[in-house]
Amino acid sequence: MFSDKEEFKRAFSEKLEAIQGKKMESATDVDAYRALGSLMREEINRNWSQTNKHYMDSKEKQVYYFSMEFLMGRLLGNNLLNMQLLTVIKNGLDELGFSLSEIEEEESDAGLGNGGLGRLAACFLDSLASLGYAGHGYGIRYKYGMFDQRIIDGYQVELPDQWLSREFVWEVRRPDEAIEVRFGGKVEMVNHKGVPLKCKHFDYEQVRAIPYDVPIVGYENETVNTLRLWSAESNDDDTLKKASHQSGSDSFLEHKRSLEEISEFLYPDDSHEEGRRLRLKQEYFLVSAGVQSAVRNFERLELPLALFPEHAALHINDTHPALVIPELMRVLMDEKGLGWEEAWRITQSSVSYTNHTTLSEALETWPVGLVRTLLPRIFMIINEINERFCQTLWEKHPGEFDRIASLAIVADGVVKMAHLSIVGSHSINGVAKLHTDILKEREMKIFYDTFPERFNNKTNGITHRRWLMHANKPLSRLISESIGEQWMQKPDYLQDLLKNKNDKSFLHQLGNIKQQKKEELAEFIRGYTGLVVDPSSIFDVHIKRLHGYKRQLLNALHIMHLYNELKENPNFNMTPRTFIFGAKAAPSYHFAKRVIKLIHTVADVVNRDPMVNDRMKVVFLENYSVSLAERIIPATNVSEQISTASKEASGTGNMKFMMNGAITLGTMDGANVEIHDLVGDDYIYAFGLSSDEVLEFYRNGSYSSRQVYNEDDRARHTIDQLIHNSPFSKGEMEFRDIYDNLLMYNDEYFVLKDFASYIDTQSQISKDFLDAHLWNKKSLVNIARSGKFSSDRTIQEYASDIWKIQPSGILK
Ligand code: DL6
Repeated sequence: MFSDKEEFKRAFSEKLEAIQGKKMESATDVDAYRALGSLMREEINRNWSQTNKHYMDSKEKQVYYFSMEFLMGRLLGNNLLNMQLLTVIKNGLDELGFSLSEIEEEESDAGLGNGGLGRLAACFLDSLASLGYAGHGYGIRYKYGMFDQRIIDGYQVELPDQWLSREFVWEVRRPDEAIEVRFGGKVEMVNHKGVPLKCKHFDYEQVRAIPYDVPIVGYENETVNTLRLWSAESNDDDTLKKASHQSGSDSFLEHKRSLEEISEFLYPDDSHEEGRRLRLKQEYFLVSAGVQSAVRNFERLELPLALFPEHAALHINDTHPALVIPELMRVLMDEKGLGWEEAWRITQSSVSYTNHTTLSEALETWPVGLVRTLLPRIFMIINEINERFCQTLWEKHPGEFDRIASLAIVADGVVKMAHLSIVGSHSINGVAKLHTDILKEREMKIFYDTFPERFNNKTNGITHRRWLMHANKPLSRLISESIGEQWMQKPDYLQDLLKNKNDKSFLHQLGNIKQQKKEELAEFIRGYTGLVVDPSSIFDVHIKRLHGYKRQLLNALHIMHLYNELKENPNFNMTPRTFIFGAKAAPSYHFAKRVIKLIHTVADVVNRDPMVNDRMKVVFLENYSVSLAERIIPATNVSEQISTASKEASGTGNMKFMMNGAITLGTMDGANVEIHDLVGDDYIYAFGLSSDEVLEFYRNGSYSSRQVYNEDDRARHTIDQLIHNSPFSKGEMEFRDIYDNLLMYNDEYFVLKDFASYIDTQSQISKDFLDAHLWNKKSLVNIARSGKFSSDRTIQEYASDIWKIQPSGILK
């Protein structure tokens, strides 16, 4: 694009003047962000149209990744990296008196997701484009993304995330590609001589789905794929007609608003499904717009519909977009005139499904009455799918009422979205080996027994471009100096680093880079919170959504325990530590919010107490986001992955930390198991119950937290401080609810059971950290073994096993 920085500087100043009407001297960082974005888009657009043309001409199979969440973060730095423009532009801007990192701060984080599932979708898009696969995202352009978290007196307060109040320079609105989505109304079968011919849908409400396309730039190739985010707008003529039937002068505006609110808010909940009508509307809105648009793209190829599955794969990211199945059936039958069997063959061969959780509260179901009134035609189709499915089961297992009832899609007055997803897909995958085994052997056993060939594992991954090359440039440089640059294209080459396992000088350099990143983070923490932390202390980090099973409570109790040790014995030998938390709690999740309050209370006590605060500090970084994670992860020594075994489907933070040389302190859960398999016992700190033990306790009900309390002095002493007068509970009974959760309600997540083993493992970490050579070696082995967790590997597996696609020919 720019052969040198002089060329860039010229183009940049022309652009500044052309779009912002400013000369360089008076331009602000916002002006610079807009000018830079606009310049880059020109280049991106050329490759984008080329890519699309190539896909059309070659009639390449397209993957559509349907997801209610895309947690993209900022795109500027990542796009510069992928376009190989980083150095030229950074140097050019420096000479013009701008700082690239400050310009990057002008971009809002596109936080259109809650956590793991949404961030995984973003990593997948990066890998699809970087490997040259024709794969695109379909999502919703929420006006307000993941809420803005403020902490006031230790309590979480949620504010709307106004991410669009700053210009999002990457999107292109495409009203010419709009789609009509219908809700409500009545359906009638039009019969001819008693044979149902066609379905007539009338009196429905129409919403226009307007696509905003975001280019997804591949790494060092010319591929630019598309993230298509749909925004709801009212069709004003239709709305006016509807409103004229209602009384009241505001009815037009009210009606318009009620339609447009569909794309207003991201549901801030990653596990508890709230049975809300608006959420179901959002799901159908995404699905209907996406399916119609995928079918329209296919029709542009002018091929018979029977070939749809050879040219399109529709992937559903968890069950939220499961209505893809009946919606594709509807389009194929009602709009394209296909019969049931052919439509079903096409649907099933095109759709595949990923399960991301076994938490029962996250398994979506919708009341029959709601689906029937909101989506009458879709409900008819779901019913028909269910009846046909139950009929085949009956033929296979005559008389087995219980088996059939437990497999049914519509039962007990609800539509079970996981059942619909399994029955309507040709592939169902879990996201880590352990998780897939749990699905097959327990949670979905009955389906696995019915369709064993459909189940498979695809262990998650993360894009090493954002999480290592972009977030940790000094480490990337050191790696390349040692083993060359091949790892950037093929991260498996990271294992060549193992040759440095005993190289003192290399390990020393590795330690220095970690130290540099810790100093940068310490500086950031000082500006962000006012707290001064010691960059030579262990940076022990727990960043993720706040949830009972993720056990931030276990971490907080350990800090209380250490505090007690220091107070009781001032000579207690403790390696200094900085405990860093970042976590948002779902606004309606009371317990999670109480844990946030506890962490703040503990932080307050520890940080203010001069007797201990030279050896420990507790930091809570509010409003945790992708951009914050990019600062924190490279600076981390200890990566807290301490979920109750069997509960964390995979985890992806664990992979980002590993790739940046942090050592995992974890239970044998999710992908921690695979990290352990790769590095071996000496390079991970594993502790706690195994998933089999946890599941067995759940099954036989023999766990008693009261017994642990009675037998373990350390646990008893610590949790008593939640309610008795103590530094942590000034008012009587301050944390009674947390205490009750652990004792009266028998500690659902085995916090007390794992307490002793967690403390002992932490104390081993304290000792090991003092040996810098040993620690750096652990760090090196983790980096070297992390190549497997690049999402490039994951996407290659999806591509070959599920979607059956090849990289496109446009790779440079
Ligand atoms: O697969 C991505 C990610 C996993 O790494 C996490 O372990 C899992 O908790 C998360 N699930 C969700 C919410 N699930 N639903 N529905 O984010 O998925």
